[in-house]
Amino acid sequence: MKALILNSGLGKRMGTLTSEHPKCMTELSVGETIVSRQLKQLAEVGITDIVMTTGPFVDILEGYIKSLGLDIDIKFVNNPIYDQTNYIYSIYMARELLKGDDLIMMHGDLVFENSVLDGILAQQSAMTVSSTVALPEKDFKAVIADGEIKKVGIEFFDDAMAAQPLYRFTKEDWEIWLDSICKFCEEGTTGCYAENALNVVTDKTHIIPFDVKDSLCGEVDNPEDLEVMSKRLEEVKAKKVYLCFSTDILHSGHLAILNKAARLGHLIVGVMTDEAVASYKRFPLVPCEERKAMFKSIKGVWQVVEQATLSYKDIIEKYHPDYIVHGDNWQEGFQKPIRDEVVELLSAYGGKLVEFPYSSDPKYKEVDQRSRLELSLPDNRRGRLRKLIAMKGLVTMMEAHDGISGLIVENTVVHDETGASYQFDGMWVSSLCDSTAKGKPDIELVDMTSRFRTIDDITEVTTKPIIFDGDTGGLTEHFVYTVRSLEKLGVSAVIIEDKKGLKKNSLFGTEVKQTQATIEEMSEKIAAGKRAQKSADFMIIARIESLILEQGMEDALTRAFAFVKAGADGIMIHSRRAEPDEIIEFINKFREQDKITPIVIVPTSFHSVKEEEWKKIGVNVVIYANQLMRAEVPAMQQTAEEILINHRAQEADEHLMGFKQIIRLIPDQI
Ligand code: SPV
Ligand code: MG
Repeated sequence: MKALILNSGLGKRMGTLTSEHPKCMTELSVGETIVSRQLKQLAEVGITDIVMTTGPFVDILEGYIKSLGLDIDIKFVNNPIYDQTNYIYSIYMARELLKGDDLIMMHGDLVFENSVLDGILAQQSAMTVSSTVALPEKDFKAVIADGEIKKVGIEFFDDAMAAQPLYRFTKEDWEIWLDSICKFCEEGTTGCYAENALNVVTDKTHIIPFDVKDSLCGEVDNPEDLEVMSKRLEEVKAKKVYLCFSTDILHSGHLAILNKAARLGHLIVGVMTDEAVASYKRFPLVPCEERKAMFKSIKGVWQVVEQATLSYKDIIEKYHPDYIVHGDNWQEGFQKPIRDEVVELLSAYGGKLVEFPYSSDPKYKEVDQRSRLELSLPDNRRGRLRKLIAMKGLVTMMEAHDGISGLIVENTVVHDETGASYQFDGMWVSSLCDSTAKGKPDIELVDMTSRFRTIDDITEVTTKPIIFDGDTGGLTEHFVYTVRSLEKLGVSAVIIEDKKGLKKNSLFGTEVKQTQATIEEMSEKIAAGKRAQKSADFMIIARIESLILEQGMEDALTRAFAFVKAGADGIMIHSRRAEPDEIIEFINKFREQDKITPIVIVPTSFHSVKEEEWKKIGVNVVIYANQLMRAEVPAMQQTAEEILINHRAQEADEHLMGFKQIIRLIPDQI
């Protein structure tokens, strides 16, 4: 796109201000003239091919523009008879330089804010008008019919809007007008406005009115205008612009949007907290504090603040930004309610939402894939459970027993009506479900090698932290090896229960014979495991079976404190009652004495309590221990029965995932 700036006028109404240089060199603020501002604005949006018509003080103007040192390609066309002709003739003189491209055209005394330029550039052919400015007596007005501009001039009042000489044209529309300008001049009509030549060809053009409302866009005709403009410009520059980021890797797309946003005023960058990022995307590779520092160092960023929720409500109430900038990708999908809320909150005080086209460049997807790879590496994955507990207070883990259930835990994200997002924080590799998946009973029959294979299958396709159900931990001499192996695999924690001998699933309770280990035996195993551990972040969590085995609350609490003393990094308390009372009593009593050791629960039978309630009383990890397996088994059984009874698959197919979907479920590349 080219730009045409018309500077051949005399600027007589400026008085002494134009006695030594052309009007466009008048200062708006210290060091900023009308023309330097226009040229910088154009260069910032990438328009560097500029034609400028000149009249008086041509040498002074050319010298001044050169001295600005801007990276632009500017061609000057002097109209030597500027005092006898209007700018229609200057355009005619420049005609050969103005062909073959889209064009942005402006008068050399026009001052406008960046959002006006961005807005008009996003149109096809358009002229700036304002629906909030009263019709001027002597200045341009545009007559509008059927949504298009039909006439521009100072003499039209009916069906007209106040108009400013800032145009953007497609090559086609511009060349229609330019032809008409040439015709006028060749017939000797050089004293009228160029718009007179437009008005006779608007049946062929499609120029829409671009309503800038009360944004700054006006000419400087006299010293009074100059004072008003300078003042308004100061206000424009002090506008607050808010742009939120959740990214931890900056790429050129982010920098482009930062630059665009910074042009609208003082740019406040909101950095989403780790928790907010993890709620809808993935765990951030770079913590919030470092991401804040990264944005602080970027040119054009005025202030960096934290955004703790996906909703912008708190930010809008605190900072009252004049603009909120966002990609246009939130007009649909789960972010729509968040956008709707932003629009409503901004409209209450006249703030504006500016949306830039969202870039879905495949290279940005690659960046995300690289981040996922990083997150999946054992050393990065292992410590994340501790980080999540510290960050969120309460984390939720869902059972996974193979690659596909791992993927479901990894990728399932839901959104509520406010746009808030929820996903599981990690995976529980349950002994019950791992054994069941292999068609074996949950009695420590599936050996460690086989259980590690399950972990491998899951870690290969996921990134989230894993808690491993270590059953009794086996012999202490074996357990120390298990700890090392789990650390190497990138597992975050192992939970071992204080039982010995033939282990049966806890949910059998006292129906079957199960023997509890003594406090000493269990403490020794925990301590040996902690000594064997190589990494700092791995956790050994002690599971207490006293309530399951009806040994009473006191026994459970005594064991809990003893196991913490022995080095346990967390306590899992289990119950098989439908009511949560005994678990709640345990937690309250434990928390009276120990406020920090993480508490883990497995609410399989006592499933009525919501996560927020658990969080309030001091639980840190909620494990959904078997629900995916319990969903899978009956679905498979029903399908098998349906096919057998019908002697075909048609009936079963109705409630199955389509085979076209299943073959595409897992992408070729992760
Ligand atoms: C498991 O999931 O294997 C557990 C929890 O150990 S429970 O089945 O409740 O004992
Ligand atoms: Mg188990």
